[in-house]
Amino acid sequence: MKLSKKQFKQDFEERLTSKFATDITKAGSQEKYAALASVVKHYYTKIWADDNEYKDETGKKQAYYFSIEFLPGKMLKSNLLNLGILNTVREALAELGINLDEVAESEPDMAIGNGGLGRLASCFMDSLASTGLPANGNGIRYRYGLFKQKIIDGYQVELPDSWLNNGNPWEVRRADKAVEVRFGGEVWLEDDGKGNLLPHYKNQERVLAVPYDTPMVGFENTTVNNMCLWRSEVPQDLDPKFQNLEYMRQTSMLSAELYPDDSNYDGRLLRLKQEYFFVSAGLQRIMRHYKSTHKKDVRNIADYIAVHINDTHPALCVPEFMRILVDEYGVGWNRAWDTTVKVMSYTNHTILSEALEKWPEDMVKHLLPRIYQIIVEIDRRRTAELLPKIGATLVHNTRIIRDGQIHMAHLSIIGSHSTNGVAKLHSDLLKDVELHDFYEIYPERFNNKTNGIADRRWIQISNERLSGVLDETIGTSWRHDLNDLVKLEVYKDDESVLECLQAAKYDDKLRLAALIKERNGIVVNPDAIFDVQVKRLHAYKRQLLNVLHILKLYFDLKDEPELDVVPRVFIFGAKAAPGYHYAKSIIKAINEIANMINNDKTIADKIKVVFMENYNVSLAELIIPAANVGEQISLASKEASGTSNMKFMLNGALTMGTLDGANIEIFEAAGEGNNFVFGLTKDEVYEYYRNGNYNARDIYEQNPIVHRILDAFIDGTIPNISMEGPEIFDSLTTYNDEYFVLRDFNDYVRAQKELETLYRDKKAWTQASLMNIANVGRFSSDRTVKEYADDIWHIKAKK
Ligand code: GPW
Repeated sequence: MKLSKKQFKQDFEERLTSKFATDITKAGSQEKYAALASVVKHYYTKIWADDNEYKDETGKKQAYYFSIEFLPGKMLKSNLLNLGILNTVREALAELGINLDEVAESEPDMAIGNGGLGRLASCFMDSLASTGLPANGNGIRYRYGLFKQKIIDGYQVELPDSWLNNGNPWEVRRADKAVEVRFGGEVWLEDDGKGNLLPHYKNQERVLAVPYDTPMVGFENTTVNNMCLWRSEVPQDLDPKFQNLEYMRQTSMLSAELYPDDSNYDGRLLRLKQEYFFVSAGLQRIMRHYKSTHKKDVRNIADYIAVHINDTHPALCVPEFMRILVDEYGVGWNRAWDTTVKVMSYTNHTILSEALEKWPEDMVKHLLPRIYQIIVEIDRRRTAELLPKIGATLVHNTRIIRDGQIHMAHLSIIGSHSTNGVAKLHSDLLKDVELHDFYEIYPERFNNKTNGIADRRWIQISNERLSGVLDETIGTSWRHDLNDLVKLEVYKDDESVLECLQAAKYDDKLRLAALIKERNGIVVNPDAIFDVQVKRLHAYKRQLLNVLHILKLYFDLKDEPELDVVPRVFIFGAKAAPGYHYAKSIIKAINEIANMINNDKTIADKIKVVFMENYNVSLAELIIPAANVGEQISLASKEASGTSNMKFMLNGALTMGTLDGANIEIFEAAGEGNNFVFGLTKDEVYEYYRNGNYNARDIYEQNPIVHRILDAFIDGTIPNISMEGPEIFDSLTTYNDEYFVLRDFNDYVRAQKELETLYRDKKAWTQASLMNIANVGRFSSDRTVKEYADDIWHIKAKK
């Protein structure tokens, strides 16, 4: 949009007065933020309204991305950038004596997601709007987002994240578009006299679902999509005998809290209720909109909408859509089923068995009696149809209902026309191993969509310093098409460009060093290697392997104080699920090791270990630009894709990584020698599984370095871990090291030495960094969502 500084100043000052009866000299930072957000919102409402009208008038097919998590972070700068007014506003505010970055700090992170899965959904929201694709989000407006992490005495303590306390300027409550979602009670079928069996209900619990719309503004275009988040409330016309506090409490619980589990299945009733709540509300709204705008036969709805099931949490889309078509619109079962399969598509984000959702049949039956009947019927018809064609074993292995449980992944695959993994390796594993039986039956449904990241947030907003260097070197076209970064390659031997890249990285490191000083009270050397591992704490991600390597370096220096090492700062950021005991023990261990090393005068600044509390999107935006190294060291086959790996690459960090998830594609894109690869391959891992011949205790007994490091956990070397130390020690020895940490240790140390050697050669290091940046284009989520649009959803971008 076009905006002059003069116009903006006028709008901003007027808004401060009209909203808060104050002015620039007296306004507090919250007031400045709220006024600024309100002005920005005003700027895009017209574009939003116009685009809605355009969508309704053209009636083009739209996609709906159903996700139980979104992780947008802060929205102010993203909206400013996408409207094309970031610089204007920054300068105008500066002229008023206001620092935009300080004002932006007042916005709370919107953290209604846990980690990669939720952040991917938000990257997609940005990319869908920015590529002009008509596609919307559907989720839950949790009153409390992901807990805030405090570190006290080295332990994680969880505090509530009441992010809505100061209001949310971006959302619009649409009370008129509320729908009702019903749970429990009894259901029976009665003939309507025309041969149709219709369901009748008794004693259902009624919940009002109220949508809150948050516009998703496209980058310098005219597309504004919608992220619809549902809040649960008590229906207003509720029979007074039910209008009691207990009912209110129960109802509001539904959208009260985000489950803090990442890659873990939590089988609680409230979670199942949440899943049905946002699925049913979302589909009802879509149907109403379809009817009111198209007035077309509902039998053709597959030509107008696509519904995406983001992991299995929204899998109830399948039976709920069937219920709406069959019960509410009188569509025959077969036609309804065809339509459902055409409309639905599903992404799998993990092969970890502890994350695969399976709900007890009884629970579903009691909570959702009609949905249960429909699932039983889907399963029954499919079994009858396939048994003669493919035989009992294959049918049995792929049943939706088996052993008293409803398998949500099975329901998702069977009820949709597309199942995709999130990186090549992961998609191959789905086909060849984990979902092989399904692949045999439905080979055409399986495909890969390698994840991507919203590069606008992950460089243009978070790394203005590097963005400036890129602009000066290759022009600004990369801001619109990340593939254009490849133009950087010709500067690989240009000393002055390499120096500019180094200077930018150095400034980003200074910025982070200041933050570490402020938050952790630790002084770090900006010339040191900034070696970063930021992600949820999970055994399979192997933060522990990183820790063992740190201990190795520490003992090396204790043994030989004069050892010539490149100084390193090891930076961690990680939240553990509150119920994940082992993960919390690792956090405690990292913090105690950090204290031990940081306070050891003989180590000086050769090694520093920093655990930054409350890792979230905003902190990632400060940490990742400053990284020299990104640690992506999951056991091969376990990290479906990873997405921080792409953010590090974009910011010129080199990856220290295993052949897992999207790392493989990153190594290939950046080219040989520009990253550090180590560890077992996925085939070697599966070979161990087949043979059952991994013996971690042997490594402990036979490798003196490993022996000494592990003993440090139980012999008092690392202080204050008398509970956690033995737990970690036992996990690696007695319990045979589930994620092959010890098996990969030697090769990890080897790769770390290579890394150190390359870092000593500043030019060679920067060249490798440049090659990573130059080849990151394919990891833009603009590319990813275009593939979803073309191959799965069949939706078209606004030209
Ligand atoms: F278990 N992922 C996540 F598959 O962040 F559902 N949370 C989750 O609950 C799951 C997956 C689930 C992550 C994957 O671990 C990561 O490898 C991937 O990059 C990301 O989803 C986005 O696809």
